[in-house]
Amino acid sequence: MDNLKELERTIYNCYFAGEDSPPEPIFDVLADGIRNDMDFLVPIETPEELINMMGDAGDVQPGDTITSKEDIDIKFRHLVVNEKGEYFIPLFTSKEEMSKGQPSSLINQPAKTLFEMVDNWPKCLGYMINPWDRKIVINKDIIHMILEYDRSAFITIVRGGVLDVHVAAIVNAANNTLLGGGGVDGAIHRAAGPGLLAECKTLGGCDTGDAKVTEAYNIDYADAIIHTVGPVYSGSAEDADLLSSCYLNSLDKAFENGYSSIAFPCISTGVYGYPLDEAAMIALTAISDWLKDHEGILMNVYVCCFRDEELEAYMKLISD
Ligand code: AR6
Repeated sequence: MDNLKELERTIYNCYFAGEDSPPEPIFDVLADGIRNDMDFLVPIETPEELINMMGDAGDVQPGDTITSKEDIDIKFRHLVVNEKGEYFIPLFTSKEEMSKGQPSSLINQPAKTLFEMVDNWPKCLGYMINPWDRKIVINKDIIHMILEYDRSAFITIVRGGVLDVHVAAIVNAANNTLLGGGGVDGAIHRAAGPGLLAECKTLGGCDTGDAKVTEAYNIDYADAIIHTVGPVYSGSAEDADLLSSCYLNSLDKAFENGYSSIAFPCISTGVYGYPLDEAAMIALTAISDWLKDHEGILMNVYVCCFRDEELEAYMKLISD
């Protein structure tokens, strides 16, 4: 799992979900990153010594990443924010993010070291991640909190479809043939392109309640699609078990494949006619149970409400 990619995804989703969006998914990924050697790209003032050492200053271009074994004094760039000279240190998740603004030389620095060092600089207010675009400011209080963070997996209810958020695994509410259809299934096949149908043809269909994984093809911000088949609502007791299995099996597949974020549609509640309130209760219970059984792992779950009624059903459930 690539922590930086996951961080970019959680930041994107936070902006997509708007001002009230919970920051926990970002904290989760940062806390996981400091335990798993995540490196940020940090812009530096190009050190004179390094340029002299290389003999020809023309070799160092703005935006170059410099690797040196020599002991040289490196100065991080500062984003000064007030007359007192207080500043944030910019950090980037990728060269692409850095190239959206002022060019600079970069070095790799472990997130853990950066977070632990911040108290050494009295005028430093914290870090600004990806300052040129969708920026996230983490001040010293947040940094202290993340260093001590007792990480727990998190469920975010989103107003939007599964194709609107950036996650490692998108869940498709498919049918037993896995050969496409209407609703979210049709939207996912359109977005992914013909490669998806070609792979689905090799899978031999899928039982109701089960889940199968494919690549994401033209959906380049996701790593995979997890296809699950919900029950056609009949009112029998078996419906609830099958719907619950869709969520549990999809989460199992995500975990087995090393995916740390997943977006669910409201399975079976469209064409398959499952009453929304009941389906929302089954979905939240299944996801929470699964997360409790997998304590300590990083899994950001997004429940996507494509229609207003879906969001209302979840909000009612949460407030009760
Ligand atoms: N984009 C994102 N989400 C959508 C879209 C869309 N374009 N359309 C619907 N949803 P449904 P089901 C949401 O009907 O009830 C297909 O034909 C919707 O708001 O897609 O499980 C399959 O091939 C709801 O949250 O799936 C099956 O035959 C969720 O997707 C059958 O429908 C599920 O609604 C499956 O029926």
